[in-house]
Amino acid sequence: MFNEDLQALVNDTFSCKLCESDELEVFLSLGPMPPANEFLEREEVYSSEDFYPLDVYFCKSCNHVGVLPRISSEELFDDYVYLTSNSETMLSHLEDLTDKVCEKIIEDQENSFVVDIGSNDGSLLEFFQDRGSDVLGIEPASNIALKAEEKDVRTLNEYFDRETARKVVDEEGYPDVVMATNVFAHVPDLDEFVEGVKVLLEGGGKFVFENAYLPDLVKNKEFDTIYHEHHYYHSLTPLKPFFESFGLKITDAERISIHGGSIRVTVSAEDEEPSDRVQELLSFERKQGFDSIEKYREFARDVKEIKRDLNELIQELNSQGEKVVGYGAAAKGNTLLNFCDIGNDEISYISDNIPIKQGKYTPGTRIPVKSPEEFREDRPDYALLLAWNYAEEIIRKEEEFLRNGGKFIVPIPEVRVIEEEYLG
Ligand code: JHZ
Repeated sequence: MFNEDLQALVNDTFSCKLCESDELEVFLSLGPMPPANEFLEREEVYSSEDFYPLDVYFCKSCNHVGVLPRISSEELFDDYVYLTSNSETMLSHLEDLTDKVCEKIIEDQENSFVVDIGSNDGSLLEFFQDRGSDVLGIEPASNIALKAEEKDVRTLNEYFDRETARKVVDEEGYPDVVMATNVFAHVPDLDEFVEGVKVLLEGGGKFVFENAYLPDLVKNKEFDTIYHEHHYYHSLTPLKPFFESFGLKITDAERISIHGGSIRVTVSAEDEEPSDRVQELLSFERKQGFDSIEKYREFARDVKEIKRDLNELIQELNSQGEKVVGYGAAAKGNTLLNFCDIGNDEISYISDNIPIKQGKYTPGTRIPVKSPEEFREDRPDYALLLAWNYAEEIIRKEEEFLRNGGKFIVPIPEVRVIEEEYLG
């Protein structure tokens, strides 16, 4: 149970970011926690770090789930380490998304204009560009925007808001489609963001966004995907009235498997009839109890069990002298490691294929990040799979590790060990 004094403080200080109600109940505290992508340079390892509470609330008024406190975007995203193009699974997902959008929304491919908000290294827009669309990315992290420009994907290096939207419309015209993949949870001021989207949609285009889906997060116990970058854990029930308050309408919604379970939502400024799938998902959320705090209290109990099981397993392996490392220095891995108190005593290093993460240290736990080549040469006994969402792809790449007796520890949805037999 969350401390009563702190709960009272939360109710006095904060309101729901979607409906502004102050009827918030905190059901899980994961902090103190450093920002999940604040990897440390070697020379910073012995400096102090910023830690913040990481509390998750349920809004009893609109059923929205979000985190406190809200850290500014500048602190989180100005210099970023996540690259969309690092995974084959993600690239093939984005290609499929492009094909679906081209088939369903874009009428004249050669004369179409696509805007991607939070365009990262331009991976999604490259697919649209290949199919003949004129494209424009909007990406706040300057180091990542540069990578997109290097691939000839035109990118505005700024945060998206009404002013940026106006500039795009004035200089380039109205887009046919506005995309946002894994961005709609990252915006502290969602009102300003949606006002900006509305400006872009005045020409009759559609807004298509993808985001982690709260019911999947809860069902699969993906507590590690909770960190300060993700202000919101979206489900359709609170989003419907939220968009309606801006005169926008959800016209389609579907569940997709990426990132442990996500939703793809289409929004329009026109008065269109929504697809049956919208009502089906709304009913599903109600029937499954996502409108009740009890669901989230149960989730909080599950999370504590994962922490206990993982600590027991790693302690046992360490005491037997087995070498345990991590695989995939994902942002979510940093929630898991910090919450479970797993540091460099328990895990020697983490293998990761993103060059800008290699040579750095994990925030809070200060575990060095090394390349997959070093991992293959080292041949540890166990690898804690922090990037469990890419389990299939990683196991395929690291078949040799399993064939040589190595084992993966998969922490989510429950702690289990994968060995050679898994390969069949
Ligand atoms: P990955 C990111 O979270 C950040 P993260 C962000 N906030 C967000 O919302 C979600 O994505 C959706 C490595 N890896 O993609 C690369 C290998 O080493 O699950 C990554 O560091 N070998 C925008 O960081 C990490 O694992 C591989 O073969 O939790 C995966 O991180 C593969 C496939 C990945 O997202």
